[in-house]
Amino acid sequence: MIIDRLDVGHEVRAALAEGRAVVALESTLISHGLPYPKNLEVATASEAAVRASGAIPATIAVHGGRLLVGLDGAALSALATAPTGSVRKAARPTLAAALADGGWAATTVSATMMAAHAAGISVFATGGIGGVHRGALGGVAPTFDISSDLEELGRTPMAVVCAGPKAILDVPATLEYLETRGVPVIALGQADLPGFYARSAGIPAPMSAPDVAATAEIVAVHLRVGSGGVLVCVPVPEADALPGEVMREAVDRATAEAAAARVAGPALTPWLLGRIATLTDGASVRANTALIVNDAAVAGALAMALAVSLAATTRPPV
Ligand code: PSU
Ligand code: MN
Repeated sequence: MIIDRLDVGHEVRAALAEGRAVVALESTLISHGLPYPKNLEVATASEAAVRASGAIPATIAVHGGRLLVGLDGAALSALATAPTGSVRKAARPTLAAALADGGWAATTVSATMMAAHAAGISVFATGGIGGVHRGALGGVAPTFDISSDLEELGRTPMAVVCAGPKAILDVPATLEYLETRGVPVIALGQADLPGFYARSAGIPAPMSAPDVAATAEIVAVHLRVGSGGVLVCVPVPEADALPGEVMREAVDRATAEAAAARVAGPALTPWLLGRIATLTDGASVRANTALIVNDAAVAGALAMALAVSLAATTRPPV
C-alpha cells in the first residue's frame, strides 16, 4: 500500500489532524521544469504564497525509497541543486521504480496526486498539467503520447489548481479527454480557458466560476458526489503573461524541432519548456514562474474555503 511508503512531515501531519487547510505542491517543475536558481526561488515563493493564504504547504518528492510529503528547506534545496540527470521524474507508471531506486525523484502531477491523496490532502497546485501531446492522435505516425496526469485526474479525488493545460499540448484534445474521464474543468474569473503562458488558450473553458468561493462550492460538491479530480484553471498574472502570438510561434517552432530531433517520452515536456525559454529570451520562464506562484496562492485560498465544508462531511468510500 502506498501509505506504507509515506513520510508526512510534522507540520503537515499536525495540520491534517486538526482539519486545517493544506496544499500539496509538486516537484517535477523544480527538477525538470525550470533552471536553477529560478526553480528554488519558485518552490520557496510557492510555499510562502500558500502560507500567506493561511494554509500549510506540502511539497512532495521521493527520496530513500519514501514518498516525502512536506519537504523541509534542506530537502528542497538538495532537490533544486541536484545535477541534471540525477533526479528521476516519477509519474504513476514510474513511481515504483523511483521508490525502489532509493535516490531522488521528483513527482509529476500524477504521482503527486497519489501521494497527496494517500496523505489526506484535497488541494494541489502546479503550473500546467500534462495532457495530449500534439501529434499524439494524428499525422503519419501518431505517438499516442498522452500524459498519465489525465488518467490520474479521472481517478483521484482532489482539486488541482493550474494555469491551464501546458501550451505545448493539443489543448482541445486534452479537454475532450478530461470530459470523457468525467473531470470538471473550471476557468476562474473568465470564460476562456487559461492558456498556461498566455491568459487565454483561445478556446472557451467547459465552465467558469467568478471567484474562489464559487469554485470551492463546485469542488466541495464534486468531492462528495463525484469521483476523481477537478481541474481549476487560473490565468497567468497579466504583467508576466506572454502575448498569444509570441507563445504560439515559440511553441510551434519548438514542437517542430523536437519532432526533427526525435525527442519523445518523458523527456519531451522538459525539452520543449527549455527550448521555449531560449526562443523567448527567458520571457516564458518569467510567465511560468509567475503562474506557479499565483496558482499556489489561489490553491491556498481554495483550501481555506474547502477546509470548512469538507470538515462537515466524511468522504464516501472509494
Ligand atoms: N507545470 C510546470 N512545469 C512542469 C510541470 C508542470 O509549470 O514541468 C510538470 C508536471 O509535473 C506535469 C509534467 O505532471 O510536467 C507533465 O509531464 P508529461 O507531459 O511527461 O506527462
Ligand atoms: Mn508523455
